[in-house]
Amino acid sequence: MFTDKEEFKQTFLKRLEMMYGKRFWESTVLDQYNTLGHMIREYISKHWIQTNERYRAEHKKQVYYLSIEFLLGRLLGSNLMNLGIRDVVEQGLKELGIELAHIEEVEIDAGLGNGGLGRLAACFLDSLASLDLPGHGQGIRYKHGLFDQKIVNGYQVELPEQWLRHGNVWEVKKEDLAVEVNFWGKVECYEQDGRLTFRHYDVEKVMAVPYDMPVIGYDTTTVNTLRLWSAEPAKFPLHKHVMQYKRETEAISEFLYPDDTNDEGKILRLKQQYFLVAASIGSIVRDYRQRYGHLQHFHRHVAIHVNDTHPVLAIPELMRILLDEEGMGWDEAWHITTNTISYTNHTTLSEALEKWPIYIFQPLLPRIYMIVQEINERFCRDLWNRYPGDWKRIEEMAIIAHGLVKMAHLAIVGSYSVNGVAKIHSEILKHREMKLFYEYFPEKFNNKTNGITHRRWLLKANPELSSLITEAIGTEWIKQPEQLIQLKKYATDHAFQEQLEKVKHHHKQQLATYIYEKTGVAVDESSIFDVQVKRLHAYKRQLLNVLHIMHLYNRLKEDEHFDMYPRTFIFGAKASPGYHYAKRIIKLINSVAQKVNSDEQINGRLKVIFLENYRVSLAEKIFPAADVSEQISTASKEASGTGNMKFMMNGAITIGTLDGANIEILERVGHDNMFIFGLTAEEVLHYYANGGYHSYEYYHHDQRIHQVVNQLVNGFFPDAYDHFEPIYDSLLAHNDQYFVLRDFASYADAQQQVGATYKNRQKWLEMSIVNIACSGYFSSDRTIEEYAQDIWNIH
Ligand code: 26V
Repeated sequence: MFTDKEEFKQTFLKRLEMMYGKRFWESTVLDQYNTLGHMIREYISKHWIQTNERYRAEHKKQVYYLSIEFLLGRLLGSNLMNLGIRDVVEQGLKELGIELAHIEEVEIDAGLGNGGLGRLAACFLDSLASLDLPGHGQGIRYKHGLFDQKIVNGYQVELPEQWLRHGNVWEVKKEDLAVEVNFWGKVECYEQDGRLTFRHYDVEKVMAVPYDMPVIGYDTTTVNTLRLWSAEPAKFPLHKHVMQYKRETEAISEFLYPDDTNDEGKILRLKQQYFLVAASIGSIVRDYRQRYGHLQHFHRHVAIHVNDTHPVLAIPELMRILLDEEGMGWDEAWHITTNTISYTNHTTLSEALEKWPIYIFQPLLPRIYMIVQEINERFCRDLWNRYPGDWKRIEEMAIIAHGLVKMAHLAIVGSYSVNGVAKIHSEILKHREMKLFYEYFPEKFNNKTNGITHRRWLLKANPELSSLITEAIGTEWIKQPEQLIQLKKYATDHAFQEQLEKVKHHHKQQLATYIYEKTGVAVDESSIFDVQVKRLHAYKRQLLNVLHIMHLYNRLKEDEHFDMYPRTFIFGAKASPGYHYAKRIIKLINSVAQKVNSDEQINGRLKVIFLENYRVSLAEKIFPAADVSEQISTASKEASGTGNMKFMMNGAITIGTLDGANIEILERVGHDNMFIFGLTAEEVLHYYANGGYHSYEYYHHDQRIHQVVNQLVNGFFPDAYDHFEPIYDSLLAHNDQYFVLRDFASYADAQQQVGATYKNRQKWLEMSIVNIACSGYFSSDRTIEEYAQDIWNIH
């Protein structure tokens, strides 16, 4: 139905009438979207079934990627593209008088994630399917994804997100495959046939109901599965009041990251984590038993990957099944578990490392807690044998200590592979954060530098650039992204440069239109589009960017002849709702924008834009239009970053620190094609080890810094009164933990270089081409091939 345009049109019209009981001319864009979605589902269903049958028949080892986040974004466009039917559909619809692009715009993003970690999971699914690898995702079907952000008077306001309000054409509910999950209750221990047996009773049961979504590979018949679990009340609740039980149960899959500042919130988050794990492993094991009977060779046929520590309860849960349900002994169960589970660490920030208080953990998951205790005791005993008398080391490495369960420690002890997400991050894990564990388990540690799917982030987001690339080097790069390196020979080709400039300009015009529609601000399309889009966090230093903008503004005000290439600074960022400091930074960006954009004296040479509700679909509009990519985290803090890769692939030039994957970008493009500034990770860590640095000195000795920091509190922003005092304090009273003032001068110099270089159009375009050419390495296809080979052993 998609090979022939006429046939497509006929089927589409017929299907629309059947589904909605109306004529085409009466239909809404949403009706049309859903009709297309259903047609695609039907079209791929055969391949979905065949993929599963093939995996079964060939006894293929399967990998399950467990993640609390999947930031999928929109699916219509990428599914059409991956199926290779986009053109037929687009043409057919056009003849019916409909723009496919309009239909795509009504799809609400599946925003079941926060940022890099969740988007990485989505890119990995795309690569797994596109490489014909047997890998599936398991997550939670949150009723509300990450909040919708509105900016009101410059402040962030959060609204509940409602991605399911029109239903979800991409999912299939599988009620018959529901899994029971047990919370609370008591554990009884007794002897049966000479072995200790455990019974968990008086439990509160929750039904985990799976919704399966097809994951369609590019130009292949492989269709893998993303299984998202929804919490429903069990049939016959025992004790509680029925309504209260229903509310509490449904709350489990209601929101992504419920507020966990109080105990009630903490319980809910831990419930979510166990819910995901128990449902996923329950269904994996059930499936496995049907196929193989017993679980003795489980680890040979199944790999379970835990994305950060959120799903780490997979370790004690698998142990529970092997011990209590299969009746295995501890050693056999431990052998199977530790050869099944692998773990990725995504941050070294200590405040982000998960630790659960025992008083929350034990009552909610009593049997699981007992197993964690046993794992801990055995581990501490091994440590004692290896380091007799070294109490300090054992205390530091213990899984349970000082009333807390340390999830990262459990992850390392209970898995066979621990990886960081960029070279420098993996090195910091080995030699600093997880040093003691690296000494004990050196063989477990490895690096897998992150990647992004070039299909969504280049082929789909930037079809114009994709065509240009294909005209130059052919189509091989689409299947083998490292072939992009062939573009290097066009770096100084004037004709190619000119074409690239046209493509970039086209996207800048489109983004300018979007900006005008959303904010009412007209931006100069020939100015430099300088972009920082990512979660708002102190370590990512949006503050450094905005202080520098304030400095530029001051210069322009003081000196009419100040020579500066016109710039449009564009921001997009959500701050976590309880993170008050981050929200003040958002307000600061908006206050600066207000001031700068309305100042006629500036005459449009400087504009500042904050785009609200940054999300995957907006990102797809932004990356192709960017000239400059801001990757300015305090060195050592950004584990990898993946936005940096998306910008590079779309020809933006990075201004960045030697942090995360920026270092590996530099290794490929060289200093001529990137603007590097600031302290190195080593310098930062050295400062930390010696009590920090004296930010006051930089404030006193650098006039530029003095001026902008004072402007935070001296009435320069009349609409915000004392709102920026905590920012001022963070820089001076609290000694500037993220080295914003320390790196200011170096950043300002690098920015000046950016402006000067941009004036030389040929040089800039050459740099841009080199960046695109070198971006192939950062395809998630390369990353997934490494995981498949080195960690999962799947084929
Ligand atoms: C979470 C939190 C929550 C509490 C406040 C502080 C804080 C700081 C960081 C985080 C991040 C948690 C894990 C995470 O999302 N890491 C990101 O993973 C990406 C994919 O590997 C990677 O590119 C980013 O550098 C990394 O920050």
